[in-house]
Amino acid sequence: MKLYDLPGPPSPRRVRVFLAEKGIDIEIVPVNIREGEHLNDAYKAINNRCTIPALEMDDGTVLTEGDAILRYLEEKFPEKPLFGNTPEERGVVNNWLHISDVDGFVAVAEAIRNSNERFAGRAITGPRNADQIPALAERGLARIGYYFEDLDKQLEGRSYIAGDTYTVADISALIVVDFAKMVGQDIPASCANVARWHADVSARPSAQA
Ligand SMILES: N[C@@H](CCC(=O)N[C@@H](CS)C(=O)NCC(=O)O)C(=O)O
Repeated sequence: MKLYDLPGPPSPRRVRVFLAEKGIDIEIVPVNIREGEHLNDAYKAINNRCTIPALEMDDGTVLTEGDAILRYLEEKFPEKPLFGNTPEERGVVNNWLHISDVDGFVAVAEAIRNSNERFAGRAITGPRNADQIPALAERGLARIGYYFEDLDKQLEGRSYIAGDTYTVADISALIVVDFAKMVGQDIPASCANVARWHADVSARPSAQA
């Protein structure tokens, strides 16, 4: 098994934190997206979606989506479950994985990729180029605010997103909250639950991954 990866960007970091929580050590193959290595023919032959992370199974099959990679790793390494311990916890975990991906991650990605000159002509990931749409950046910033509000409500009276247990839903939300800093969006002063939770999950050694 091999993980195509780079320390720093949020999507690969989510897998790295997950691996660190599980204590799993797998082969890492660096792909320097900052230097455009993900758009080279050699990497396209591995992952034609030109993104990281990508996970190559022992039979050569490649998973290109972080969500699928995490679920595959959970099944391969079931010790220390991170998708919840009961049907109820798993329900909440899956619910919040979706919210953090669609309302959180996509909102930050829209904000950064449609405003930062580094992404001029590359407003969406993948093999096809796309122009920036400044209005999407503006809407992305507003959506980040809504995400913080919703996360704060979910964390009211709970240690972690799904209750008393730290899960992959916390990992995904941590990644979104830290990613939002790249567009100048810190945890709003009104979101005390998020601030308390963020300090807690950031103190785990896995957060350094
Ligand atoms: N759907 C993928 C998205 C992965 C993704 O967006 N990765 C970014 C790094 S965070 C990337 O590879 N960017 C390449 C680019 O900017 O062209 C996932 O969930 O893992």
